[in-house]
Amino acid sequence: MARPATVLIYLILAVLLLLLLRSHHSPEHRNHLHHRRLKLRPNFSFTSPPSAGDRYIPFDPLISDIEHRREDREWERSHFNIPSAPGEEAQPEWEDFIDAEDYLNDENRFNVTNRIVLLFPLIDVDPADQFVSLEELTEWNLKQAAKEVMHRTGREMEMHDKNRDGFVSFAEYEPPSWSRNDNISFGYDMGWWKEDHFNASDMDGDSLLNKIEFNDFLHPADSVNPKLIKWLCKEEIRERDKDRDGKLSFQEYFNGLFDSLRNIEEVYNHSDTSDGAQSNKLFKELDKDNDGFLTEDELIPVIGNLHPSERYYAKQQADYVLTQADADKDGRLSLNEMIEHPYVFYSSIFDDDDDDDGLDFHDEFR
Ligand SMILES: *[C@@H]1O[C@H](CO)[C@@H](O)[C@H](O)[C@H]1NC(C)=O
Ligand SMILES: *[C@@H]1O[C@H](CO)[C@@H](O)[C@H](O)[C@H]1NC(C)=O
Ligand SMILES: *[C@@H]1O[C@H](CO)[C@@H](O)[C@H](O)[C@H]1NC(C)=O
Ligand SMILES: *[C@@H]1O[C@H](CO)[C@@H](O)[C@H](O)[C@H]1NC(C)=O
Ligand SMILES: *[C@@H]1O[C@H](CO)[C@@H](O)[C@H](O)[C@H]1NC(C)=O
Ligand SMILES: [Ca+2]
Ligand SMILES: [Ca+2]
Ligand SMILES: [Ca+2]
Repeated sequence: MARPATVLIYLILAVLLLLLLRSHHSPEHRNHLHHRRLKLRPNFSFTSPPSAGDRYIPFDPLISDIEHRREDREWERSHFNIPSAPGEEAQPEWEDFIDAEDYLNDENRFNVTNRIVLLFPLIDVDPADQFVSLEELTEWNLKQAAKEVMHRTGREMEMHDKNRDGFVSFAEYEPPSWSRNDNISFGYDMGWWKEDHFNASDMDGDSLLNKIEFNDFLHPADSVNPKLIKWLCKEEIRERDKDRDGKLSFQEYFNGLFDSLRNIEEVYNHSDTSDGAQSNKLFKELDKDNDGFLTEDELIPVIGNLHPSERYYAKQQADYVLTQADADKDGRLSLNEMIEHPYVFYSSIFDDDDDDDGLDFHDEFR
């Protein structure tokens, strides 16, 4: 009798059909559900370096302002134990938090359409042609990210600037606890938190770090300070310099640096050649004086590829947003396309209760 087998086949088909239907429940459809609840980002962690998940860049400065104010209060509370001033209402943190989210989700007060209409001309600037290009969006993200980073630096600075003169001296500086605990990945091996790193960050040479210098110190890959870029190159060499002659031979370059540089096709396109030929070609390109060794100065052109900068993340996020919101696929966003896909821009504060395609997009693009 073939009956049971037939039943089984129908059963399997039914299950497959069900799975197929479920898989059509795609993000594209969900962009049009206009009733998703906007959320502020979860607590920023003061005790660990930003992880990949923290790497989203807020799109709307108004939202980051709200987040900053909330984080500042938590920061002050946890680091200075400031009792609330007399007369000032002592409000529990969570209450502020809920109020802010209620505000964001009250469509009469926070109207995403109006926000996008307001922000569009601030993004569409180069040129102002009624379209937002990938480059314009990247610049916008970069600007928001820089504000974000500087804000965190300000807080770090408050913690280290013991005599409150607005500068951090080397004596005042203590490595953050996570750099001590996590010896390898953020560690002393890299020469972080050392005096030559400090000195290289001191652009004006007064032996103190002002806020910008301190920000560079914490984020050397985003710095434009040539001394600091050189210091980064020196660290790259030190890490791989097996015979300790202060420069990289081809072998030392091949056994480490080359792998890290492999994905820089945007700069050097050797996609048509083999590994061996690629590595040889890149080495020759970098070895400007042809002495068979790479020195600090010769690594400068690729140091940005060894240390992803904010620009890298800014572009990554702009790429993602463009793939999601560019409905007519002309590679740029019109005001209408942005208004039609508001939650792509506000996805970082999505309620990701049902699943995580809002928040975790970074990882798919690593
Ligand atoms: C944020 O952190 C504070 C204390 O660190 C905690 O009381 C609060 O519940 C946290 N809020 C969220 C949303 O995780
Ligand atoms: C948001 O603003 C747009 C444009 O002004 C308006 O059409 C829409 O009704 C507003 N939405 C709400 C919920 O007020
Ligand atoms: C970190 O590593 C160095 C050697 O590389 C070692 O001397 C030191 O004790 C380590 N520190 C911690 C906190 O593990
Ligand atoms: C850093 O600079 C100070 C003074 O400017 C100097 O005394 C110190 O030796 C320098 N340290 C390093 C490691 O270069
Ligand atoms: C990259 O490729 C383009 C065309 O494919 C070529 O014109 C250009 O010279 C190449 N650049 C390098 C650095 O090889
Ligand atoms: Ca434009
Ligand atoms: Ca200085
Ligand atoms: Ca478009």
